[in-house]
Amino acid sequence: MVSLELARHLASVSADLGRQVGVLLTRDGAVRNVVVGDAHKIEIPDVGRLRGGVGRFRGLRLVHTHLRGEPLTHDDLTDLALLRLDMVAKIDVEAGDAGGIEVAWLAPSPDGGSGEGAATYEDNFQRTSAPEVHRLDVDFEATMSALEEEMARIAGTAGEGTAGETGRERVLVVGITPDDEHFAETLELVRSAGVEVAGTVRQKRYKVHPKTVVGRGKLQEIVLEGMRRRAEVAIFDIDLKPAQARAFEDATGMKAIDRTQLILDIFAQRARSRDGKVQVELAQLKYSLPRLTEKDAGLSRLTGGIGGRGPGETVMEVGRRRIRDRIRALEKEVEKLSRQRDVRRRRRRDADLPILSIIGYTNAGKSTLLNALTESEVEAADKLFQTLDPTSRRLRFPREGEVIVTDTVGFLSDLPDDLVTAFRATLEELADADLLLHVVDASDPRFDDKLAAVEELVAQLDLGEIDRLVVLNKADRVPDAELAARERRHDAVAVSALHRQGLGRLIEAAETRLGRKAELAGAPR
Ligand SMILES: Nc1nc2c(ncn2[C@@H]2O[C@H](COP(=O)(O)OP(=O)(O)OP(=O)(O)O)[C@@H](O)[C@H]2O)c(=O)[nH]1
Ligand SMILES: [Mg+2]
Repeated sequence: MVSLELARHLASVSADLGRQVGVLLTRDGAVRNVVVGDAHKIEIPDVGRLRGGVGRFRGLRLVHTHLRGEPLTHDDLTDLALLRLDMVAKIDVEAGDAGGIEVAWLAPSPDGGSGEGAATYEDNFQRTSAPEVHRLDVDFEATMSALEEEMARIAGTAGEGTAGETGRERVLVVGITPDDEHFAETLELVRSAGVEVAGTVRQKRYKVHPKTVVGRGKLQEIVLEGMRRRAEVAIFDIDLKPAQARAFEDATGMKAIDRTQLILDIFAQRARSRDGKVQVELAQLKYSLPRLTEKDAGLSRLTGGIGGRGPGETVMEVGRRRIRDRIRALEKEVEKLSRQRDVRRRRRRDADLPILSIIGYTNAGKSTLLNALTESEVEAADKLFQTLDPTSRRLRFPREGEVIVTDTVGFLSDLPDDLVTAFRATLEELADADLLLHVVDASDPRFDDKLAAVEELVAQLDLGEIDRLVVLNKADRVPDAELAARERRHDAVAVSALHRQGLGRLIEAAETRLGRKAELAGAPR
């Protein structure tokens, strides 16, 4: 850990100065830094961000003096954790010479591997001490290699495997809001983004630290969890200010991804049409621009991995100015595409076919319903935001004749404004609908919330005037009595899109609504 000679030297200098004195030693025992504190504490200089080495130790240990024989402090242990130091040791200064020694290092699995985290703060660490430096019974090298092996083993058994095995990024999901449902949905989003949840950290109270998102204690917990579970990325269930994300990254060495970035990442993976790709890339660039630091030359932060995946063939390895140019070019393209879309919309209106637009919360079964109604094969999956691009299909109604049915991007509670703006163009088409089929997953425990969230967005998008028919989907999973009650309450039709049940009744109800609309307009179709 430390030679007796060095320990005695530190103690004597420390006694002369009346201050704590410390050294940062590399693995091979070389002095990397010398630090002088005051009588009670020592502040470690900026030892640089640990990039790409997350889950590993820094390869530096701190050996410093304590003037009053006090044990390792909370601050000492926090430094150990946040800076990922190999170990931290204090040497007592007794009559100008080295006295007792105490050493602490990280406990590989404070909970005995149950994955529940440390029961108490102290459980995160192992400590040992000796009345004299040369009597300390710690084999530094052996302890470190055992520790590193144990950490790798835990990381290997946590989740579905290591990144090396699955090739997927491992992330820590950080819940800032105490809302369980919100957190569960965040986990669903993370799953839909195709990354692996290596662990989770939650706060009990909703409190956002103005500077680093979470306070120092939580920061430490996140770093420890990240190390144990080999996660290099923290995904938050809220949006972060650019400066907060940066401060968090500087303090932890982990990459911070917020809720909007997470959703954009999913969108980037799903976009198929030119329209969708352009809108997503534009939103991503606009969102990341204020989040880039001067240090991010080459934009390493933007390239690769979650939050850094673009929808198109675009090169993200470009400078800030190039990003601005790219934003302008994309904005022009959005305009051009929107004109083309207008032409298409006009043509569709001229064809004078009634338009039924399927809307609803993400994963409600909108695409499955479109497929069931029109015998098509739009991709449907148990993932959030599977569909991004609107798709239209024709369908023959018994009385009304041909109608157009369109499927759209799903809605989400608290959809960030930036995303609503990004998709305003696509969603504008909804204004042409003669009837909105609002699909709700009837088996969802959050049924009422989701119904309300969609209604709220409908109002926000100025679609409130359009007639809506609520479709209670996934009826196969709900008891009949409950369905009947809900059908009455919401003037709705229950169906099972997957099992193609209730579709006749749905078509009938939709036709009636359309007929009513035509009557009101005074012109029978
Ligand atoms: N049990 C049951 N599952 C259904 C039903 N309809 C759809 N699903 C399932 O629900 C999941 C989501 O279906 P999608 O059609 O992709 O949902 P969506 O609303 O288009 O979702 P996004 O495009 O992601 O917003 C899929 O796994 C479907 O198989 C149904 O009637 N019953
Ligand atoms: Mg869909």
